[in-house]
Amino acid sequence: MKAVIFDVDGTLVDSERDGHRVASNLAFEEFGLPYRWDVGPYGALLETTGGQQRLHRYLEGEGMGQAERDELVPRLHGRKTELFRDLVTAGKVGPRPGVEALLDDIERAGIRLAVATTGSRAWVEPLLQRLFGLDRFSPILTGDEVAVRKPDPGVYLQALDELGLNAGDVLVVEDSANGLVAARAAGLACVVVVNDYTAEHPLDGAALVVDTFEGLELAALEHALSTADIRHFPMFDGLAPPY
Ligand code: XBP
Ligand code: MG
Repeated sequence: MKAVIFDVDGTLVDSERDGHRVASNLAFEEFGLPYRWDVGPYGALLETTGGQQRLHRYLEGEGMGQAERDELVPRLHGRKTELFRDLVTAGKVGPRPGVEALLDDIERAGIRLAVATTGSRAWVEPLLQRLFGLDRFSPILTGDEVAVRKPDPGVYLQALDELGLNAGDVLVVEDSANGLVAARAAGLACVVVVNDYTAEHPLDGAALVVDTFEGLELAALEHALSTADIRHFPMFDGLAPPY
């Protein structure tokens, strides 16, 4: 194993319930909009990756027309991103328990670290800098760099290309079905560390599924990579995984 590519939201950080969801509600309130995303229903909204795409899908479901959404969503999402960054700065978004120790073990073994997220670079960089140190990860690829977000494999194909490694030497660590499908479609083995929002996701094809980073040893990642059957991973078929 020569590199591990980490997803961000839900993986390196437990950032959805008390982060992106809260920032979205604060933005709705500032814009005088009646919408609020409660903890439970937000899980279903996460099926759509990308905050802007998620807002479009939700507001369309609330009956808002395309033209109004095209005008509103970039402004609303921009403010939400600032509010999320403020939550990060205020220490409201932390690393998932156990992930820092694993990052240290991976680096001590001379294995490279990279990031591939659907989230926006505007908050990804300050978050990585504050919680982990930015320089540890290369490349850092975000939703801004790809034409299509997960479950499309684009971000993982680009990360693999920039790493300059063979797929068989690289492991992905994700939290969700969308992330797993993206990694598999890029021909990469993928370990899934589920969280409260993703514990019931369909995760067949994962090289390993655990529910915490605590006690997850580097040896377990290396074993998962060596035993993963990446020959039969289906290419991305354009459809989101069944939920
Ligand atoms: C999760 C996402 C992101 C975040 C919100 O990304 O789908 O869209 O929910 O961030 P990942 P933005 O799990 O791939 O890290 O609003 O900036 O998109
Ligand atoms: Mg994720």
